[in-house]
Amino acid sequence: MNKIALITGASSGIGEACAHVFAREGFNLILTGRRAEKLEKLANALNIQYNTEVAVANFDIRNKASVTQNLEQLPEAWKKVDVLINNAGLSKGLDPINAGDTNDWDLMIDTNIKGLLYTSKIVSNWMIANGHGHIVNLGSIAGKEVYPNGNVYCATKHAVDALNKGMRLDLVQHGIKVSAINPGAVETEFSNVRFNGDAERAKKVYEGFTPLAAMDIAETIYFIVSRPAHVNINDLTIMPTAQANAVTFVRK
Ligand code: NDP
Ligand code: 8X3
Repeated sequence: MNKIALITGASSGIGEACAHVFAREGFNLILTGRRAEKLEKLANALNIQYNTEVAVANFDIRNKASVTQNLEQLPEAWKKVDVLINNAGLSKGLDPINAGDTNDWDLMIDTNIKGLLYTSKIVSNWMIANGHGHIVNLGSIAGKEVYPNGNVYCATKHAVDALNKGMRLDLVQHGIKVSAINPGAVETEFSNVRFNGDAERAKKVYEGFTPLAAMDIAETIYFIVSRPAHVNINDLTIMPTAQANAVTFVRK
């Protein structure tokens, strides 16, 4: 019987790349996100390429009732989740605290912290019932450092860092591994979302150096998950070679 990975935010970027890697490695997948069409297309492609069985659960992770309903209505066989990748997340805006848009703050806090919590509560209970599991949390260099105008996004990723430690403390007794991966700059839809679709501004973020690709992160997550049973990688920070910390880049 194939293992099962549940990937939140699988409709683009790192989540989509994880879907490809985990399908290639023989997992069946539960893919979540708001864009149903993208998820269905991905599910079909993985089914054709790898014979992967895929369950698509289409919901907004900010909506507690929707998260609960969509996950709990999955057939019992799909609740034998081996790996949860808490990936769905975003940044909105890059403004000093006095000028920030409070709607952007709500969006980031509700998605990056509360959505991750709603999902983790449900899936960790399934893992406890199954007697094993591995949760991988998408943190960020923004959860290790704070950079100018990053205020609330950095706060949400510092919260993910704290939750990564807290979950590990609470779940170790159940044989559940908890790991975080904290990337620097990865070229995905991330900056486009941060800058409200301003593609020119988004492109500038990655100019003059080679950023990480979503696949770099997906392969590293698979490395974390495929360690022997007695090994857990608690926390891993991964950067483009040209990036030394949150704000220091060598651009040519
Ligand atoms: P993308 O914008 O490419 O992907 C984000 C994913 O999150 C999409 O699949 C999106 O799906 C999903 N998502 C966002 N909001 C919601 C919501 N309300 N409900 C459900 N799903 C949602 O960005 P990345 O792949 O780069 O980001 C993935 C994770 O990696 C995030 O947590 C991000 O903070 C983190 N990260 C990214 C870095 C980068 O430089 N790119 C660096 C460090 C960390 P949909 O829109 O269909 O709902
Ligand atoms: C994404 C990386 O540096 O834009 O989490 O915060 S950064």
